[in-house]
Amino acid sequence: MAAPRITLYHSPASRAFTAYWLLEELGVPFKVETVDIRKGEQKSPEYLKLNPSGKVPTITDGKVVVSENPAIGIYLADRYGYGSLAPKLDDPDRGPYLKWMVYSTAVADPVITLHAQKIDVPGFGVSFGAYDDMVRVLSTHLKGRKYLLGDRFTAADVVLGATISFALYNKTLPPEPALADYNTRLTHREAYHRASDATWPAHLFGPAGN
Ligand SMILES: N[C@@H](CCC(=O)N[C@@H](CS)C(=O)NCC(=O)O)C(=O)O
Repeated sequence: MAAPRITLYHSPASRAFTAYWLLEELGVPFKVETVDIRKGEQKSPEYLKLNPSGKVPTITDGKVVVSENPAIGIYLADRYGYGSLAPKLDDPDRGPYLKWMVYSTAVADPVITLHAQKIDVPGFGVSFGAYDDMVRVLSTHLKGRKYLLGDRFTAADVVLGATISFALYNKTLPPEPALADYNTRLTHREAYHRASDATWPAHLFGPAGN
């Protein structure tokens, strides 16, 4: 059997879970290279050639190298789940899909991370805005919706959903019913379980956000 084209560079118990989960949802073969961030392996000269930011995850697909979770999500879903996990270019869902993808690390992740460190920024003059605004935007949007785009599960639910899921688990997002119900739907997915079992060894780090 030919070696998989895709390699995922991941570290246990890290944001690389997101890319792992998406690969599981897509059902494409991939191999995993561990870059242990707790041992500083993300700063090795070899890894910095792939991702100069020295962060996980990174994927390679043949000669293509992609880092940053939303970019990995958009790339993989277009290439391996176009029309299923990724709305097509002429699909009206494509715009909101891209917006939630980008929102995941342009807004949600930095806002949650700063909030966890007890740094609350004002809503005005800061590109990602205030914590309360983000909570309101997400819980208002998800109220009455199964997934970010309605009834349809897409790669945006993996990329932003993973952030929401772990923030609820870490209690850095409040258990608003719309968020908690959404998270329950995500954590019941088989691919979510396969990814958390593989990347979040409970004996080392405690249970993942499920
Ligand atoms: N913006 C990046 C964030 C990735 C990230 O924060 N990765 C963390 C692990 S959760 C990391 O590699 N940390 C190691 C370090 O900062 O040295 C993405 O969306 O992929």
